[in-house]
Amino acid sequence: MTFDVVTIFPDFFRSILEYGVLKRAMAGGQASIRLHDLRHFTDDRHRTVDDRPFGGGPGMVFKPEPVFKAVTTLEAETPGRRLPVILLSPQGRLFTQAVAEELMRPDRLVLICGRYEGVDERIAEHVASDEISIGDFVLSGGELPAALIMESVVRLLPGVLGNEESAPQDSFTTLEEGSYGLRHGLLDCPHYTRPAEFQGWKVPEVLLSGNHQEIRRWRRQRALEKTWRRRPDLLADFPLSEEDRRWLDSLQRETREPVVQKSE
Ligand code: 9D3
Repeated sequence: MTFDVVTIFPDFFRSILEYGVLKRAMAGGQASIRLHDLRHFTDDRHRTVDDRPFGGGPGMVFKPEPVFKAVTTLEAETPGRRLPVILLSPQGRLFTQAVAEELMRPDRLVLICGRYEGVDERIAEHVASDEISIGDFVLSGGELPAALIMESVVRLLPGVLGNEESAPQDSFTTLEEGSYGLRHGLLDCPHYTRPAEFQGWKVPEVLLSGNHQEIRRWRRQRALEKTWRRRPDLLADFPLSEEDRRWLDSLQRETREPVVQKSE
């Protein structure tokens, strides 16, 4: 899979490509990441990529021409084919694991990293095929989002994490029973390793018991409990068993709501 990243900060990506899953995927030939400096697609002496917003207001906006030229230059490499072009922007649809699984399907992806107040809307409308945000917080540009998306897509590609034969989107279902990846829609249960006691803090007894049925039950209960407390939104789409429901009901009963003191 080839990623073409269009950015005014290509050097930003160099170090992250030298570590972990991105390095492995590039070394193993599963991924190729090409960095394109947006300024190379300008034609004025000052290599201008931005301009003041029509209608006034603070900040600067990416001009459409360099982005358009970058994308058409890349598309000219594969005549007759339009490439999937993702604009990273706070107005995009929310990135999730399901979106990562969608994005691993094409063999090429163009990622446009905006900066400043944003990118001329005609790019979103006529050049990009998709617009993605990584969450409801303010960043200064699309570079970190692009790196994050490549990281999460690349680790799904066959062979990258050793998932050589299985359909990559099945990687979670091949996990040992009792671990719950986000794919299953629950938060993960807690994990422990040696020593069994550290600073007086003990590992839950059941994990040392060797009783695998009890361990499985404990892990599922902890995953359900953490999800219920922290991410109740995830439970709405989760297929709860009868036993799950009984456990959540018991948690609900033992959780005392603090008495709210009404202030004047
Ligand atoms: C302070 C400027 N904001 C006015 C409310 C708008 C704004 C414009 C451009 C906010 C951030 C940015 C730059 N961000 C991105 O390009 C970006 C982003 C993000 O900020 N959050 C989550 N996902 C993404 S993807 C690209």
